Amino acid sequence: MTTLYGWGPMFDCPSPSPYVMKSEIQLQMLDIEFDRAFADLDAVSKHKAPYVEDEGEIIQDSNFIRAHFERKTGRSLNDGLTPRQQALSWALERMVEGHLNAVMAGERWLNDANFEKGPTLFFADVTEPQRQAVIDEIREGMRKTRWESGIGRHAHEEQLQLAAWDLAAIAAQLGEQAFLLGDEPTVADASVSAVLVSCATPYFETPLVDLVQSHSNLPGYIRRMKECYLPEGVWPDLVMA
Ligand SMILES: N[C@@H](CCC(=O)N[C@@H](CS)C(=O)NCC(=O)O)C(=O)O
Repeated sequence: MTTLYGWGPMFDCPSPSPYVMKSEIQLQMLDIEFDRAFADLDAVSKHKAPYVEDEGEIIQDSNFIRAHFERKTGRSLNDGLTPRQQALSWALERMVEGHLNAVMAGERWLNDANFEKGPTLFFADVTEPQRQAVIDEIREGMRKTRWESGIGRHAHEEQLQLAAWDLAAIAAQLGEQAFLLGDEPTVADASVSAVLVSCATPYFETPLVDLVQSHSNLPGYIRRMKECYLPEGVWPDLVMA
């Protein structure tokens, strides 16, 4: 039995986490049958989602989840791709999980209005009066991490510029094609579409939404990937305290 642990639909997105969406897509690309369950970050050593339980074994991190099932099935998500396509796929994945994801997360977690209608829900289980202190500590920790990694040293406008450059690169690679490498979805589509879906949700007030929309080929691409791999109603309903 295989279970993907993460979070289902929130914020008008199939998941609040692009990494959970990426694993969800990649497991389907590898024809793995799996259940979905809510992540308990305290239950795993890396304290992050996604993680998978596969026949009693816990695998953490979307990259290692992919590798585990590639080993197990004897298939690779690189099958059928030329070495240059494989390199491009990896580079696109690393790109979206760099600046673009970091900017998207900052828009949700560090913009007060967005935080209040979005990520604050993750703290619904924390009882008052500790709740606000926990939230403040986590947001402060995030600011510190972002400063140390460098992204937090850029002005908001500069961060958006970095995101815009990533989006332009994705739109140029996609061009008139249905998917990043042609008519069929491939491994790069898993990670790229997951981050794009996250940037494009109108649930949050962020210039990222318009930046995505400014590329005429991206909305249709997002729609196609959602239709193929991110159906509604597959996650258990989220019950908040
Ligand atoms: N490199 C990891 C990143 C996973 C990740 O950052 N997950 C976030 C959700 S998008 C998380 O679990 N954050 C909880 C935390 O940092 O406490 C992967 O590819 O799976």
